[in-house]
Amino acid sequence: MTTLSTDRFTQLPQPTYSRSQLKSRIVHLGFGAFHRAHQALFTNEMLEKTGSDWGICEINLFGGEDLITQLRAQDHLYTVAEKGAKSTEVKLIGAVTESLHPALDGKEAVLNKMVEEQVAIVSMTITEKGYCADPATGRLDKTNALIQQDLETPHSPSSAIGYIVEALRLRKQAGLKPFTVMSCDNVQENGHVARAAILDFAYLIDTDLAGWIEANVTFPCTMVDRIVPAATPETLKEIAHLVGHEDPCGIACEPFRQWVIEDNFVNGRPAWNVAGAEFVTDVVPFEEMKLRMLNGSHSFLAYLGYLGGYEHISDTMTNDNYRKAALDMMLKAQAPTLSMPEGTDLTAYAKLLIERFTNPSLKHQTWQIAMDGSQKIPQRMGGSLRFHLANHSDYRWLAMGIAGWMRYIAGVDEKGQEIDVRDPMSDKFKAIFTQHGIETGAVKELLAIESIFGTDLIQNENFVKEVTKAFQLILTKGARAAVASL
Ligand code: NAI
Ligand code: CS2
Repeated sequence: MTTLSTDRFTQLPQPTYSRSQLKSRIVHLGFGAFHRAHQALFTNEMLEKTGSDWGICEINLFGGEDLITQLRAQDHLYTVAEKGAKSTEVKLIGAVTESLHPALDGKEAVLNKMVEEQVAIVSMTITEKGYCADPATGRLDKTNALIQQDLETPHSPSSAIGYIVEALRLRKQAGLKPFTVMSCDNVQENGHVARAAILDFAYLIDTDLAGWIEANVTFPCTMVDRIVPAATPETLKEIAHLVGHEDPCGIACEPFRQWVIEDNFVNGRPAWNVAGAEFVTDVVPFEEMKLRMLNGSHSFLAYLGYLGGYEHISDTMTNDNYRKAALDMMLKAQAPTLSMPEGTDLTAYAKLLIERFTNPSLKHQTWQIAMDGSQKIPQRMGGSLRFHLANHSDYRWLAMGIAGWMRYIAGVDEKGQEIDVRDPMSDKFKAIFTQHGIETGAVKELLAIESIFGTDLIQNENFVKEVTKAFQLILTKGARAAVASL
C-alpha cells in the first residue's frame, strides 16, 4: 500500500472548523460504506455549523483492516461523492479523529478507547447480523457462535455486544458515566433490539452490571436512510477523477439523506439537527415506514430482479412491470399496515422512493441487497404479512417477495448459473434444497424456520398456499413473468 499524503484533497473545500480541537466523543463501530456517507457526513456538517468538538473514533471489528490503514495514511480525511441523476457533488469529511481495529491494535486498545471519559456515544452500523439477535423475537440469540465465545471470555470479547458490555463494565468500575448506545442499522426498533441483546448478555454474566446498564444506559432508536452501494473499482475511479487523486476510502451515494433520532441521550449529544437530522420522541413509526416501504420493496426488487437478469436496482426500474410492482408493494402491501403521524404523505413518499430507485448514476447491485435475507425478511415483510392475514386483505406482492427470496436462495439462477448466496443461514438453505431439489417441497421447510417466520405463519394455510403458488410460478414462467402477473 502506498502512503498517501493529505495534500491530495487540496482541490476540495476544506473543513472550516478546527480539526485539532475535536475529541473522540463518539466511538463508532462499523466504518463501512453507509456510515461514511451518513452519520460521519451529518457530523461533518454539524461541525461546520457549530464549531463544537464532537469527533468520531472509527472502529471496524470484523474485516476492513485495509480501510482503517488507508484512512490513517490520509489523516482520517476522505471524500463522499453524492451522485444525482444529472450531477455529482464531492464533499471532504473531516469529522474523524482517529481509528482502531482489534486485528491491528489489539482488543485492549479498542476497550480502552470506549472507556475514555469523554466518550459519550457508542454508535453502530454493524449490519443486521451484528446484533446476534433472533430476528423474529429481537432477543439475544444465545446459540450464536460469537455470543457463546464471548460468554466464555467476557473480558476479551469479539462481538459488538460483548465489547459494549465489557466497556460499560469497565466504566462502571472506574466510576465513569456510561455512554449512549445508538444503533444506526436497518433493524426494526433498532435501539430496543440493541438494548435487549446487551441486557440479555449482561444478565448472563453479571446481574449487578446488567441492573446498572438497565438503569443508566439509553438506547435511542434511529431511522437512517441514504442509499450507499458498496464501493467498486469504477466508483473509486470516478472519485479519483473528480478529486484529482485516488481516495481508497472514498464512497459514492445518492444525494438524498434522512436521519430521525429518538432524543434520548444519557451523556449529551451533538446538534445533528443543524445538519438536517430530526430529533423526535418516537421514531418507531418512521422506522417502520422506511423498513417496509423502502427496504421491503428493495428486497422484492433484489430477489426478483436478480433472477430476472437485472444487475442493479436502477436496471429493474427500466421494466414497467417491476416499476409498477414496486409501487404497488409500497402503496398496496406496505402503506396500509402503517400508523403514521398525521400529515404524513405516503403516496408522495412512495413516488420519491421510485425516483430514487431509478437514479441511473447509482450502481446498487441487486446481489448486494439480496444478502442476509434471513435477517432482513422478518422486519421488511413479516409484520405486514401478519397485518394482511389478520385483516384478510391482499398481500400478493409480499407472497411473491418471499417466493422470490426462496427461489434466490436455492442457489442456482434461471440460466443454471450458481448464485453466490451470502447469509448466516446459507448452510441450512443448502441442506433444504439438497433434500427437496428446487421444487415446491422446499417451501414448507423454509417457512418452518422459526427465526425468520415465527411459529404462526406456517399455520396459516392460505399463506402457505399463496407462497407455494408464487414459487411455482417463478419456477415455471421465470421471475419476469411472475412479476408481470402481479
Ligand atoms: P459494509 O459492508 O460496507 O460495512 C459493514 C460494516 O459492518 C463493517 O464496518 C463491518 O466491520 C461491520 N460488521 C459486519 N459484520 C459485523 C459483525 N458481526 N459484528 C460487528 N460488526 C460487523 O455495509 P454498509 O453499507 O456500511 O451497511 C452496514 C449497515 O448499515 C447495513 O447492514 C444496514 O443495517 C445499515 N444501512 C445501510 C445503508 C446502505 O445503503 N448501505 C443504508 C441504511 C442503513
Ligand atoms: C438495502 C439498504 O442493502 C439493503 O438491504 O435495502 O441498505 C438500503 O439501501 C438502505 O436502507 C437505504 O437507506
